[in-house]
Amino acid sequence: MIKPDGVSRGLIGKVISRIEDKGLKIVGMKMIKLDENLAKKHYAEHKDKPFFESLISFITSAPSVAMAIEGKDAVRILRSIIGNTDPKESPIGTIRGDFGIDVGKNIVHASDSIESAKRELELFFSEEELVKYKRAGEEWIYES
Ligand code: IDP
Ligand code: MG
Repeated sequence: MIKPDGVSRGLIGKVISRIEDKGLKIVGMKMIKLDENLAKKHYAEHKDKPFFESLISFITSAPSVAMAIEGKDAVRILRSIIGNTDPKESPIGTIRGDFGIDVGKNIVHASDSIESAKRELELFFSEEELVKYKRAGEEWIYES
């Protein structure tokens, strides 16, 4: 997901390019301004953290772009494309390392496990909103 800072800074295209350039496939996408209810469900694991209220207020402050992304090892690869939670500690070459400075404005979200990906996808997409198609050149990305 491209968070409100990424959308508001005009970084949608750059973020999506990195995902596409890697060879991953976008199978669902929508611009959505999270309401408080959805934001609290999405970040439920952090409800007792000191930054929770500011996180909810930030994530509901402007639109985000939610994406469902498919590919071999997609969860692990996306986490490496986005980088560390704190952009200051994130290597150059990662989205957060290249575009961010403060942890509360780190541009993107990505699920950290298959389980959280399933849970989060269900929060943002219905079955009908996810599509199946073949990307051109997949035979030049995957060995088989
Ligand atoms: P992640 O986004 O890399 O998975 P999490 O630990 O799941 O990181 O935290 C969720 C989000 O909460 C972070 O992306 C960041 O925006 C925010 N956050 C995490 N730790 C802090 C903090 O110490 N201060 C302010 N915001 C934080
Ligand atoms: Mg997380």
